[in-house]
Amino acid sequence: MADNVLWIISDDQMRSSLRTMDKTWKRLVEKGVRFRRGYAAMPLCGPARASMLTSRYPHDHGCHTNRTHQRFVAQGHDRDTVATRMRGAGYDTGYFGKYMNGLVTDPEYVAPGWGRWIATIGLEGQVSVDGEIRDVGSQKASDDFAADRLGRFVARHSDMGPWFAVWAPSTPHGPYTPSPEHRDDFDDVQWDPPAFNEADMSDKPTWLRGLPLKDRTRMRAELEGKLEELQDLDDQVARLLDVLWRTDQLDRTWIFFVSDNGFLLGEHRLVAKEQPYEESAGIPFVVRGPGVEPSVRDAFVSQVDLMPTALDIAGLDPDAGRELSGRSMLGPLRSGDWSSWRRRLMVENTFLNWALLRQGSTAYIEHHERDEWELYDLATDPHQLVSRRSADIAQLSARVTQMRAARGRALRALEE
Ligand SMILES: [Ca+2]
Ligand SMILES: [Ca+2]
Ligand SMILES: [Ca+2]
Repeated sequence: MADNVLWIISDDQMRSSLRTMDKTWKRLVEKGVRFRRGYAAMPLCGPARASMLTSRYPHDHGCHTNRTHQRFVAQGHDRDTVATRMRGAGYDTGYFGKYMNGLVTDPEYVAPGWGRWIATIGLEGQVSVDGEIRDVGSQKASDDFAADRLGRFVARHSDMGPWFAVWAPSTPHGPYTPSPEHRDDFDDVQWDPPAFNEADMSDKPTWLRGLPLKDRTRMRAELEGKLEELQDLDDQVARLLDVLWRTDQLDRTWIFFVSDNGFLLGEHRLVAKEQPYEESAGIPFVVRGPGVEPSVRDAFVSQVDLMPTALDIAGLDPDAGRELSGRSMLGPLRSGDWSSWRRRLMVENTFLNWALLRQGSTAYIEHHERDEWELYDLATDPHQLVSRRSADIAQLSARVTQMRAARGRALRALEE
């Protein structure tokens, strides 16, 4: 029987917070591969989700904002996604949780390719059960509902298979509503990262230099909310692993854990996502799978790699019909040899018009249309405090220009 595939997509989770999820850390991270250089395709909820489902970059799928769903469907992207392809390969498929932003105006929509569709809708606690709307009371209740239905979906497949499921809780996205069990877990958490309220902003792009200082008490409270909500997610991950174990499926299930985007809490005087800095563009990225040796990797991996990897696990050619912009991680995950993996990776924001090119320890950020750029060496300046102002950026800039216009094999060739 072919292996099962599960994607867990958290919402607005910083890389640095993964370590606070003790059960997930012990049972998923330490049993799998943790990527220190995992990135969003674009660090914003809807566009990132569109990229994961299609292995297209935002400049290719054309969904630049959180009015994502309508644009996605209007272009017919929903007819060729990871779901339609996995379904075509004989997989049972299920979506559980937050789908692309914009679904709230089209609540009865069910995306092609999903055999089970449990989509949480908006903030009022509505859930679409295969297109039929139910009111379960609150957003938290709708998240719990989706997690419960995922558990049932998984349990039902103990003697059947294979299946592909996406679990997308709206955790740890604000407003924060941790359970009574965890609401005091991080009451005393402190918040003093090196880039907090960056003192010297003269190296930053001109339109960021005048940003006011952020309120540390407010940022600290946001962190507390996120970490406490993540403890609830941690419990749910543990329960799901229990179900997989109990039903004898854990050793034939690939589990990918990522977030849609990271989150800034006052670093560089910025809040939230959408920005090119590591806290926002970087995401947690973990894979546990059959035969995979636990390790920590510096390979550059992106959300666009999820789909080709899933298709590869299913025995499909990821490029059949349409060349994907991501690459399958399956070979290197199994062999542990990442020496022929991509050497550079792009992250972009097609709404704010920036692109980030990561290669080695270099982070080159280009702000198109403003004719400004930043350049950091993350080996010596991991918190991106001092952009080099005199540097030869011609090659980096030329590469970004090419990558921003490419897709499929051509884009992958530019990563070599
Ligand atoms: Ca998000
Ligand atoms: Ca608390
Ligand atoms: Ca600085």
